[in-house]
Amino acid sequence: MPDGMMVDYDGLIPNNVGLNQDARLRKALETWHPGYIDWWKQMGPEGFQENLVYLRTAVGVDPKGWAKFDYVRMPEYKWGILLAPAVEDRRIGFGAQKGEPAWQDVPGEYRAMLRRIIVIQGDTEPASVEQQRHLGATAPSLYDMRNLFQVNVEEGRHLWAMVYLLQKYFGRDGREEAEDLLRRRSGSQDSPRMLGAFNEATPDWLSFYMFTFFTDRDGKMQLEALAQSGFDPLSRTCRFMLTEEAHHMFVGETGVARIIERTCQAMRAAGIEDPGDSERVRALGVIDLPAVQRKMNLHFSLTLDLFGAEISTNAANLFNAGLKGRYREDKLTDDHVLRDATYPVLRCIDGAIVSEAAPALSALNMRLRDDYVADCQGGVGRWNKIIEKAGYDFRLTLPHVAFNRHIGEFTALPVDTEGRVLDAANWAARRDAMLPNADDAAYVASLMRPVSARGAYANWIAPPKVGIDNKPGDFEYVRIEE
Ligand code: BYC
Ligand code: FE
Ligand code: FE
Repeated sequence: MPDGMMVDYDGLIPNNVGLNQDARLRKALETWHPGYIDWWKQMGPEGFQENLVYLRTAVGVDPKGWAKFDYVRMPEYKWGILLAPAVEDRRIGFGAQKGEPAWQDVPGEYRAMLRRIIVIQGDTEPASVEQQRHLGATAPSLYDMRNLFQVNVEEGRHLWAMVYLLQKYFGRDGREEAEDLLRRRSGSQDSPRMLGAFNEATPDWLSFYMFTFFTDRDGKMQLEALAQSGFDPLSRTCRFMLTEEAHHMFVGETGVARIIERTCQAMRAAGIEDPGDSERVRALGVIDLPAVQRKMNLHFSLTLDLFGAEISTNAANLFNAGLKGRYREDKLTDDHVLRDATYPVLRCIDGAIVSEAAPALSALNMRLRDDYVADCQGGVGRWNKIIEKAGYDFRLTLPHVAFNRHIGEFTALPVDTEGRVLDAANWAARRDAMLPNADDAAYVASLMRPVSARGAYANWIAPPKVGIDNKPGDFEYVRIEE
């Protein structure tokens, strides 16, 4: 077998990183482990720690390694440390040292930069588990509850993945950072999570699906960029994480799709011709499409903030150093150095949003964000197909990238979803039509009642087309009764 394919599945920590041969690392991880389990019990899925959940666990890093499904109590989930197989003679693919052999150890001059991106990545993973911890109590079905928990345990594993890198390659500082990752809390005043969107609440299941569609997709983009890294252990770690990320986005895309489908079906059955008639639609106990649009506007704009500022020397330095590439850098056909290249960037000049050529190196956050927006567009198109098929001319659209921003060029600029700069009074008057308002929150909250009978679904969401692991419709994905 090629290096990195053999998974040791017998010890406390399943791994393909030779943990048995590295006593120092094993000790660090085993020291960290109890704190992690405490964190999980305290901050993980509330009220379901003891239930048996039908989860998939990675037992290998090849495509077949994902085939293992079984009932497990979440605190006993086998969180492992898994790297994608090594690529023979891998080279640094971009930046000033392009073409040199990829680093197997931390390059001293880049140590601080590298540690920082690993810590930022690591911080988002437990944050999302914290944000979602109350949702089990209002799951619309056992199927959805199981998907939530699957996402949660995998985000837990993503934390392990970053902690492995910190403990293996960053000595004492790494161990301290690993402890801090368990100390910060989403939404806390004193020690919040590092990035804005990870301190927001996820109050209901529509938010959960939007989060997994939009914010986990930022995860995908950032992991793709880090998978290009010249620091090979980071690249291999991220490549394996990406195989898990695909399921998270599936949960988000199909979750929203099933809500839209159910709403359209209920409107048809009731003879409603205007999807904008929210009052009549809500009387049916389903979520009106304008409310879906507003939730989308919120989660899209919060997630755009995660790409950082449009013009960023941090991003340029990371690229020059060969640590963080562009989306699918290895498929791009330019010089991978970008010293003289430019890239169009949106700026706000004299109250108007205009495109300007900027040095491509400084514009890398903008570029990744553009790739992200294109990726989102695909899913939104599929949602619109459902509405179109039901015969309604309503369409969901991504808001303008300047809308509702808190980081970068458009911070706090009153821009509407079409990208028009408004005056403050006008913005205030239109706010509730563009972002989730108090009525939306109260209405959606009123729908959040748990449905836990086998094969049953809440009225506001359609059942999935197929079960997980090809299970039948009435499968008991989570064992609720004793
Ligand atoms: N919030 O030069 P800039 C995931 C700070 S999601 C707060 O533009 P840079 C997941 C910035 O730190 C993927 N602060 O920043 C999804 C900097 O501060 P300093 C997570 C922010 O570095 C769902 C200053 O502003 N992974 O995996 O180019 C569930 C100047 O900004 C924010 C990563 O993000 C913000 N949003 O870009 C579970 C990958 N944005 O240094 C998991 C690693 C910027 O002046 N991170 N600032 O004090 C990075 O590559 C970059 O650090 C960022 C920011 C893209 C985040
Ligand atoms: Fe993750
Ligand atoms: Fe994820």
